[in-house]
Amino acid sequence: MSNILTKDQINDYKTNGFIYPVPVIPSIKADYYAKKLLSFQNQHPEHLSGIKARKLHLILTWMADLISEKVILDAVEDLLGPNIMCWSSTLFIKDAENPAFVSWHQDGNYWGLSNDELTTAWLALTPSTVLNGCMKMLPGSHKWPKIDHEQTTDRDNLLSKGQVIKKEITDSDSVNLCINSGEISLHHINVAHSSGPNNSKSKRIGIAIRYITPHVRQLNNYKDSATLVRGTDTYNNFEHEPIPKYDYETASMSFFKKFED
Ligand SMILES: O=C(O)CCC(=O)C(=O)O
Repeated sequence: MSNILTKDQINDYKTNGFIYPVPVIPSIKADYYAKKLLSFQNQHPEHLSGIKARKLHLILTWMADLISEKVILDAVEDLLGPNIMCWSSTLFIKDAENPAFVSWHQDGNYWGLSNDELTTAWLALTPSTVLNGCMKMLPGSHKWPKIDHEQTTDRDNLLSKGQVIKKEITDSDSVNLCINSGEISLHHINVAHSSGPNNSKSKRIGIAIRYITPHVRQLNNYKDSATLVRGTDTYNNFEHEPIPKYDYETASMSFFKKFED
C-alpha cells in the first residue's frame, strides 16, 4: 500500500516519467526555508551555483531537515521503496528578469549511475510558473533509447556543462510543471526536461533533491557518497554522509570540502 501517492499518480509516473503537484509542506514552511536560503545567499554567494550548491545538507542543519521532510520521503517511498538515500540537494535559483535557463537534457545521461532507481523531488520555495521559468517535461521520454548529449557553452545555461540532448524537440509537446510553494514535482532520471528564463519580477527558487535506493552504484571511478534518510543500507555502495548537529560542524565541513574542488 502506498503512503500518499494515489495509484493513478504512480501509474502516471511510470507512463509519463513525472508527476506534479504533490503538496508536501505548508507554504509558510516553504517561506521559512526560502528566508534561510536567501540569508545564506547574502553571506555565501559562492555557494549558490555549480558544485558548491549541490550538497548543502552536509553543512546546514535546516537543509538536512529539508531533505528529510516526512511527506517528501513518503512520496519518494511510494516510487522507490522503503530504503532511501539522498544523493544531492541542488539549488536552482533564477533571479527576477534574468535570462538563466536549463537546456533540454536527461539527467541519467551523465551521472554515471548503474540503474534508474533515482527520483528527483523538485521542491518549490516560491511558486514556479511559465512566466518565471518552471520546468517543462516531455511525457514518455524516460523510455527513449539512450540519446547522445553535447556540451555547449552558453553562459546563461544553469547546467554545469551546458548539456543539450541531440534530438529535435518540439516545445509544444512538453508539459509545463507549474507548482506552488510547498509543493514538489517528481521526475524520473531519464525524462527529458528543460526550463526557460525568468521573465517575472521576483525570484524563482527550487531545490532539486535527488533520492536513490542503496542498490544504485556509481560507475565512474570514485567513491560517491549519500545520506541515508529512511530505512537501511545493506549494500554500502555509497559512503555515508554525516548529518550536521549544528551549522558548519567541523566533521561535516571537512566532508563537504571534498566536493568543493
Ligand atoms: O530548476 C530548473 O529549472 C531545472 C531543474 C533540473 O533540470 C533538474 O532538477 O533536473
